[in-house]
Amino acid sequence: MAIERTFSIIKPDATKRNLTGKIVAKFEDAGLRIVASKRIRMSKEQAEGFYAVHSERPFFGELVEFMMSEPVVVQVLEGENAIAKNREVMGATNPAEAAEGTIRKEFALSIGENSVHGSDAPETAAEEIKFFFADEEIVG
Ligand code: DAT
Ligand code: MG
Repeated sequence: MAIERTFSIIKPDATKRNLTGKIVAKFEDAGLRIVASKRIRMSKEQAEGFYAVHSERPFFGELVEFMMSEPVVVQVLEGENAIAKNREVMGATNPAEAAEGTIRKEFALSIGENSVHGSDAPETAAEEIKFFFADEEIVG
């Protein structure tokens, strides 16, 4: 399996509760390396653009407001099979369905306030990394 890069967001519910370090530790313990990281406050344009694929969903407005409500930490994670590995460490979207030991099982508050985002495929990973990072901000 090749070395991949994936995109991650530590979401407002997690930064607000001071869980950034505990979540980063989960990534590192799974063998994912943090090759880019910055704490930002998302603009409305960024939140709407990033989640444009969900713009027709009933929860879209709520999702955009949530992503703007507190700072987030955007990161690029690198490692063997990083996209799937990150999704595994994150757990299911709905924390009630997330496996033991996953980030969402341990930390998520609800299906909306679910602590982390992670890319779901190589194409979305590449797009999402570009959405937030310039090439020179990623140091492998
Ligand atoms: P994931 O974040 O696991 O990739 P997704 O892409 O289906 O999940 O949805 C993106 C985000 O939208 C998700 O992390 C939280 C929010 N969301 C999804 N389904 C929801 C729902 N039924 N109610 C409220 N928010 C929801
Ligand atoms: Mg998704």
